[in-house]
Amino acid sequence: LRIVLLAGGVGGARMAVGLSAEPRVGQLTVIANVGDDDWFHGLRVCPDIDTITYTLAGLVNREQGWGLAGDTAGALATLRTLGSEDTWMSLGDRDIGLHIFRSHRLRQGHPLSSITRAAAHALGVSAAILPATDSEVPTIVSTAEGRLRFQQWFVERRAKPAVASLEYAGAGQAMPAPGVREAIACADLIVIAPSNPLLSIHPMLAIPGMRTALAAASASIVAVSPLLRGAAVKGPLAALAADLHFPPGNLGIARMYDGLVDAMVIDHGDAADQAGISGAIGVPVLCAHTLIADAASATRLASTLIS
Ligand code: FO1
Ligand code: CA
Repeated sequence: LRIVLLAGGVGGARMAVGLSAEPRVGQLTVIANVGDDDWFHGLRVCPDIDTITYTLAGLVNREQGWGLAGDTAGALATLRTLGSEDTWMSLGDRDIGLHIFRSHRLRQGHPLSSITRAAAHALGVSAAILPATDSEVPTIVSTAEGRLRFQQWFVERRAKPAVASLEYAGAGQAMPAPGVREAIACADLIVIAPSNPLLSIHPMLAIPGMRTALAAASASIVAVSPLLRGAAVKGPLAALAADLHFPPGNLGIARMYDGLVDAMVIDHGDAADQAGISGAIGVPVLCAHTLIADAASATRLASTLIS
C-alpha cells in the first residue's frame, strides 16, 4: 500500500515509525509542516522535518522529541559568550552539522525538498520526507505582546502569551513541493497524524492546491486526534484551541477537520465523544489506542488505520 502521512513534529514522527513498520505499507510518503521553520545564526531550522528524519533514523533525543540523542551544546555556549542573539533556541553541536549542510545548499540555490531528500537518504531513512512546500511560509502568532514568529512564541515565550490569531504568512503565494500532489493522487490511504491541526496541518492546507489535491484524491483521509482526555500528549493545543474559540476536546478537533476528512480516530478513553463528533461533522469516528508510547503501539495504531 502507498500511504501519505500529513505530519507535524513528534506526533507525526511517531506515526511515521508505526506506518513504516507495518508490513502492508509498501511506500510511505511523509508530507511535513514547514510553518515552524525559522533562521537562527544564518542557519535554516526546520523542526518538523528534522524530528521526522531523526526519529525515522533512530537518532532522535526521545526525552525532548527533537534534536539528536547524546548531543552536546558547545557551539551554543560559544554563541552565548560572544553575545549572539536568540540563543534561547538550542541547537546541538552534531545537529548543527545538518543545519550547516541545509543552509549552505539553500544558499547554493537547491530547493528544501531535494536537500531534505538527500539528508534523509544519507541517514538511512527509507520513507520519502517531503516538505509541504519549498517556500518559506512562517507561522506568525498574534498575541498581546505583538506578532511573534512561531519559535519566539513557542520556545522563547514558552507558549504563554494568549493567541489572538494565527497567520500562515506567504502560504497563499506558495505551491506544494515537487512530489506532494503526485503522492496524494497516488495514495491508497491518507493519514493525518496526531499533530496539532492549527500549528502543523492547517499551515499545509493554506498552500493553494493542497485542499484541491486532497479533495480529488481517491484515497480515504483519516485523521488521528492528538487529544487524549482533552489534553495533547505534547504541546499547547488545548489552550490554543480555546484561545481561538474552538469547542474543547475532540469536538474542536473535528471542527478543525470538518469537510476535509472521511473518518476520524479518537482514543478509547474518549469513546463517550464518539457519537457526538460523528454527528457534528458527518463522518465515522473510530476508537483506538492513540497514545504512541513505543514502536509496538505505533505499529498497532498503524494497523488499525490500514484495516
Ligand atoms: N524546543 C524547545 O522547547 N526548546 C528549544 O531550544 C528547541 C530547539 C530546537 C532546535 C531544533 C529543532 O529542530 C527543534 C527545536 N525545538 C526546541 C523544538 C521545536 O521548537 C518544536 O518542537 C516544534 O517547532 C513544535 O512542534
Ligand atoms: Ca511542529
